[in-house]
Order: sequence, then structure tokens, then C-alpha cells
Amino acid sequence: MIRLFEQHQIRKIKELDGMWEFSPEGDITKYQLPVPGCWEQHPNFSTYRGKGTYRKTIVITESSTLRLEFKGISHTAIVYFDGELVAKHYNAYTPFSTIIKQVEKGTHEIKVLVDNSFGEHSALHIPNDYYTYGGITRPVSLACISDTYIKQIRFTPSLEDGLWYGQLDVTIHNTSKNVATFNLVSTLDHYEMTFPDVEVLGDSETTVSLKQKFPDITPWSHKNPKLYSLHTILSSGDISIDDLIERVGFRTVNIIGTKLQVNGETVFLKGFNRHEDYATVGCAIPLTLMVHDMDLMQDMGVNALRTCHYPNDEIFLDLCDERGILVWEENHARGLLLEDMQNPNFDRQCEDCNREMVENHYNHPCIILWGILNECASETQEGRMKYQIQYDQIRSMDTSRPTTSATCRHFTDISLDLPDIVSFNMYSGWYKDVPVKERNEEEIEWIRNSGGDGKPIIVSEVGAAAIYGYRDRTRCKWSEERQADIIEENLKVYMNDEHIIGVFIWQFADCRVTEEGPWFATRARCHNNKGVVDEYRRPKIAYDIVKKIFNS
Ligand code: ADA
Repeated sequence: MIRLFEQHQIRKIKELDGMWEFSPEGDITKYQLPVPGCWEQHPNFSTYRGKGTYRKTIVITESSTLRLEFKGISHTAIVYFDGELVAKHYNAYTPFSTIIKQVEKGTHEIKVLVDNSFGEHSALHIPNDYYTYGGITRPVSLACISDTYIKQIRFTPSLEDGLWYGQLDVTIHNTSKNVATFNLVSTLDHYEMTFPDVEVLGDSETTVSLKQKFPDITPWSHKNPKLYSLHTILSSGDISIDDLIERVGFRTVNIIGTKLQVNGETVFLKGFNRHEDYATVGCAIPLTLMVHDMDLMQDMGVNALRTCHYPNDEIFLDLCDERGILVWEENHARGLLLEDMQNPNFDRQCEDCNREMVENHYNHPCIILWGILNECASETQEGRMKYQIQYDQIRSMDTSRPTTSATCRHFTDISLDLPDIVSFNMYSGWYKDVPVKERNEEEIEWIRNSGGDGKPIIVSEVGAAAIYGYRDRTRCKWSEERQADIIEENLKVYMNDEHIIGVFIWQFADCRVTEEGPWFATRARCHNNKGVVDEYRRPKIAYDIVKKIFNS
């Protein structure tokens, strides 16, 4: 499964999920591994960090240009088609695709060299407080496309004088050498938008745009997440040669003073930080377990979610669209010091991640906020410059959503003036035994005097650790009782502070942590144990505390 809805009626697309041949570097043994999947799922590779080769034989029944898309490979991929290099990609969490021209009908081989090793080549995947798995961890698809095809569709809703509009931008790519003229027709509900006589030069792309009024649509909101199918068909003369279906929602996100509004209504975000990590399957979470996570979070009364600390699988974002969950999606970075940000690959790897995140996830109505660089070096001048560059990049691609970044550089951060919303991570009662309310007032005061004055404020992380099943009447730290107490005390303060517009608990579920580096010493079981459920989604005492407070 690629998405929760069919994206094509004309384009022929084949999903390449299933068993692929796999061999780890230096081993001629041929294993059969499931794709999507993490190689760590296999007992021989449960801690394997390095390179491996996946292979898949496919049959093309008619000569065609092909579009091969990977939704996620962890963490670096080199892709060959019949032995010819066709794509390279870094970062486990963003999709990439490649066009392979004029492929003859018959049998062909896709070979993918995958690498999840650490080192200077990888500025973002480093030994960290989450696990970098290995494998083709998200879905793969192969499409037979016409020489000219629909490359991307962006739909930007807006509300003007009480009337809904939609800006439609359609990009088509002519892979042939010859200039050609096409027609485009997009339909949304009973509305039809046409682009006649679109000329595209050979080997180039053209984007056409129009703004349409939609007088009688139903908006998308948390309480009523109304989605519309936007079907665009590309024709050459009277022949339909390609199509693309996107699913969109009419909603706006605005900051009014220190408040966040969706469709003109002030919202308070209450949710979880959720890593894509599940016992036995790692980061390759199948739909049934995604739905299980969503059902549990909604049972606890969330209306929001933070995709810590990377762009999520589009199937999960589709689920958030359908359930009306307000999503803070963020680029891939966690806790990078200035020296990490000075890695020669850092700027380009972030730029690629930001572009792929916004380009691929732009149409999801659930995403109301773009986040960057969680707890990176925003207390340094050089770090500030990198934050500025990345905010500028995100805003150059999308002005319809505010930006933020979660800081832990308390009292030293010099970048709070850059985001639209200031967010901070705070563990009062866990890392520091300080009174929650007073410490919060101190933080708010500092924020307002350090560039954040007049901005909405989100508490992006709050929580405590507990080992599942460890009960102790002393309510000592690491017991489930203490975790519940700390979360309860913190939520009561943050949900009743007029300056705060949202709170995200750290975290929804326990997640695996890299053994390499320092983490083993403070992460019992080599897990981050701050989940309200454990990695098998078994609830801790805190589950019912959160449920009571979020639903009150
Ligand atoms: C930080 C970080 C999280 C996690 C958390 C913790 O705030 O953003 O990824 O590491 O601390 O568990 O301490």
C-alpha cells in the first residue's frame, strides 16, 4: 500500500511490496526479506549496522518510460536498474523517485545498496536517542508513464471574506526531446478546472496555476475532517495519457496575536510526540499498527501530534487527515551540537530533507506547522544562521503554514526571534526537581525578553520515564506511579497557562535507542522509556491520567 486512497485511474502503477532478495555486505548468502521492512527484524541482523544489497526482478509487459519511487530507505540508498545507476538518496524519512526512459518489455533487475552506518557521510543519522534502522523501510512503487506525465500537484486553500478559494499548481514533466502541447483538467467535487493548450518544451517541466472559488465546500477541521478528491487528467488531443489523484482539505492556519487559529477558530494543541518505532517491526510500521497507535492516542483524547524528529510515512499522515489530527511535522534532526551542524554534509542533507518534506507532504490538511532542528545549536551565532537559512527555505516553499523549532537552550537561545511560534522542551520533575509552575513562569518570562515576545508558545516536550510493569509504592523515579504524577502535574500547569497554546507529551510509546555512543548509560533496555505505553503498546499507569486530563 502506497497511500490510503488510490492515486491513479489511468497511470499504470505496480506496488513492489513483498519479498526481496537481501545480502549483507561481504556475505554471499541470499536472504529473503519483506519490503517494506527493517533488516533488524531478522535474527541475524537485529543489531546490524552497515551495508546490504536488495534485489528484485520485475517484468515489463510493454516498452515504456518508468517512474520508480521509494517512500523511504534507511538511511542511504544507491539504486541500479539493470546494472545502471539511476538514483542516490540520503535520509530514511523522505521519498524519492527516478525516471527510467524507454525500457524494453521483458525482465529487469532493481538493485538497491542500502547503508545505515554512522560516520561523517551522515550528518543527521547519528548515534541518538532513537534508532536508525536499516532497510527499504517504506513502500516502493513502479509506474509505466507516458513521456510526459504529471510530476506534482499543489493545492493551497484560502478563506477570503468568508469565501473558500483554492490555488491549484500543476507541474508536468516532458521527458521526451520534443516540444508538445497538452490539456489538463482537474475536478474537485462538482468543480472543474481546465488548462487548455499547455506547451512543454522537450526535457523540461512546466507549471500551470489557477485560483478557483469554491462557494459551497465543507471545511476540514479536527471535529469534521472533510476531505475531497482532486483528480487531474493530462491529455494529448482526445487521449488521456496520465492522471494524479490528490486528497485535499479546505482549512487555513493563522497566528492571531499569541493564538493559533484553524479556520478562524483558536485551537489548543494537546498531543504526543510519536517516534515511528514499534517492537519487532522497528520503523516499518504496517497500517494495522499505525491505526492501533492512532486509536490509542485518540482514546486518550489527543487532537494533535508531533512527528518527532523527522517527516513521517505518508500513510500515517493520510490517517491524520482522515481523523482530523493537527500535525506538527518536522525535518530530521535531533540534538545536534554546533560541531554536528558543522559536518560538511549537514547543510545539504537538511536542505534536501526540507525540500522533500514540503514538496511531498504539502497537500495534507492535517499538517498545520513545519518544525525544524529539534534542540540543535540555536544558542550559537553560526547555529542561528543555519536556523535562519532553513526557516527561509521552508517559507520559500510554503507560506500557508507557520514554522517553529523546539529548543532546550534555556536562557541561552539566541534564535527565538526567527520562528513564528516559540516551542520549548521542559522536563520539570524529571531531569530537574523544580516546581513546574514557577519554572514555567521563569521560562515564559525569559522567552518574552529574548525575541519571543508576542508569539504563541508551545511546550513541545514534557514527560518522565517509567519501566513498564515497574510499580513501587515509594513512587520513586522510573516507577509507573512517578511518571504518572509528573505528567499530571505538568499538564495541569501547561494546560492552564494563558501564554501556552499547546502541549506535547514526550512520548507516546517507548522506542529503541542506539547502543553506540553514550545512550546506553541513561536508557535502560537501550530504549527511551518515556512512553505512556511501552514498545508493544502496553499501557502504563500514566495512560489513564492523560486520558482523564486530555478528555476533561
Ligand atoms: C529531548 C529530545 C527527545 C528525547 C528527550 C528525552 O527533549 O528532544 O528526542 O531525547 O529529550 O527523552 O530526554
